[in-house]
Amino acid sequence: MDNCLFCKIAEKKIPATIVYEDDELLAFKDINPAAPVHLLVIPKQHFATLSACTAEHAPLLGRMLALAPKLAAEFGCGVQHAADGTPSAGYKTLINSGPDGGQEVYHLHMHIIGGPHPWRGQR
Ligand code: DGP
Repeated sequence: MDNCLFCKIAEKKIPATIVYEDDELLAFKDINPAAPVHLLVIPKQHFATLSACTAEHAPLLGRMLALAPKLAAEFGCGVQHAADGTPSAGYKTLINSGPDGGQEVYHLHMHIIGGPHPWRGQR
């Protein structure tokens, strides 16, 4: 897709700190991190928003989501459970969609945001 920032990152035409890549997905560090860990997971295929996806894209979306716990663990914010089951650490997964959803870059992406941050304890 011409003039799409994240397509250009996927095509390595714009630099980014890439932390994961396979045939369909790319993950890289957010340029403006909101927390100690802030990664973006994108499909290499261009979708402007989540709303451009349909049920046929469920496997791709599932793979995006399944990457979150793997990368969170690698970056030290995976959920840990004590022997009594008490959880610690953790991260948010977030997909902003459209202007009212706070989306700024119109190539589908999932944020993985981890580490201590102000919204801890909030929804
Ligand atoms: P959103 O508001 O959901 O569309 O989030 C877009 C995110 O993309 C935002 O957190 C900042 C990040 N971002 C914007 N431009 C660049 C860039 O050129 N490189 C990287 N790595 N991240 C970017």
